[in-house]
Amino acid sequence: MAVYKTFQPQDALAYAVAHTSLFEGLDPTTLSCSEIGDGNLNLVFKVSHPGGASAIVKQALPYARCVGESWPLTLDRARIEAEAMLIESELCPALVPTIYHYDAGMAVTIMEDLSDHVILRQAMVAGEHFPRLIDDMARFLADTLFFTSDLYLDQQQKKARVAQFINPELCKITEDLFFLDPYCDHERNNVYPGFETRAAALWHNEALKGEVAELKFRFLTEAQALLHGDVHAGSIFVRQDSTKVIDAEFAYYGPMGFDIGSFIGNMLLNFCGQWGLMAAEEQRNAYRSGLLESIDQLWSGFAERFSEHLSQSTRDPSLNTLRWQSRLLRAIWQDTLGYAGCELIRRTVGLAHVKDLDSITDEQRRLQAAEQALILGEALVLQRHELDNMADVLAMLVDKVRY
Ligand code: SR1
Ligand code: MG
Repeated sequence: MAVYKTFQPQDALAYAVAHTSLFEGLDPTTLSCSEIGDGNLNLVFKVSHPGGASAIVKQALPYARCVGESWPLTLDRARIEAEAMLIESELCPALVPTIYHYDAGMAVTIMEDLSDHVILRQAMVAGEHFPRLIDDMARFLADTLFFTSDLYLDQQQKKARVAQFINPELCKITEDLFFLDPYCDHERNNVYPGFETRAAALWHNEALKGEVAELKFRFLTEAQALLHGDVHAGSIFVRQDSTKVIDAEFAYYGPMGFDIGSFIGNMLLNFCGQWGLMAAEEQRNAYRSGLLESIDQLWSGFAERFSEHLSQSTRDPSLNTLRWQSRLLRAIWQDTLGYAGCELIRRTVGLAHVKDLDSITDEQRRLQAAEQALILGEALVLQRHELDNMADVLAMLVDKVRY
């Protein structure tokens, strides 16, 4: 196994040349490489040739990039990411970038360059719409969650997969950032000036903390399916005709609703953020209505496809009962709402913010959008057992948020 060394651009370039056939026959001096990563954890290099050949070289750092060396982090996340993406690409080949090479020792993955796509978060902040996104994400979620679970895999194979994806350090980040920090006066929290009292109200909301404890316990203990583990709008690349899910380093076996809820939470963060992002009221209302329709379509698309898998592909006869399967879908629904709520809350007052709120320039509007995110987050966590369907959720949402 190769010995780890943190790459400089020239190292990433030489590595891509040596480990893929993409640049074969090209003069290496005509290739260029730059570091383009703006995520929280890793280095991301783009290697390209003026003639069009290109690749992304992603390398894990032995610490969290957004914090620095004071937050050490396992390099094993690069192996987990590559192996999870390989499974995802077997299940949904069109929805994941092609992996050309990975090396656990160097903590490096070389993958398809998606420069002809844009990061969903940036596009949604700009109020853009992508016609394929929702159907693609419903498919990605239904297929990856069903076909990596006990509903489909042989029980020996499933247990081997759980072991393969034991991911304690990355899970710890989620356990802390989602379920701990926002509910206490944690030094990692990042609270907008003027929002301190509102954030502090979370620390004393015992009903909310009780429900978050339940969601955390399920995150800790429910090894239902191989999760992507970080399905936020920065982990998705989009084009009008294409969707690609990237960044699976948080993958582990957990509750299915966590992935679905993370995605819905990010759509709702954009819904809240548009309060301060899109100035024209009529345009904003139309865009926000479109987002709510998309959330409805996402859940119904997921539930329809997942139910088809349940009825056609459940392999274990003892799990093949309609009575239990409808209970399972209900539990996934309730988890989905709860984890969506947690995502809204942690992105508003926790360490890792989102541009949907942070880039609002009018301070008053930013605080109002943050307030909307907390109101929705709290309601989703607290009411997830009473909200029977998406119509109930949307009615609650319109009722709670200035709209
Ligand atoms: C220190 S990592 C902060 C956040 O970035 C990742 O993408 C995850 O969402 C994590 O919670
Ligand atoms: Mg990421």
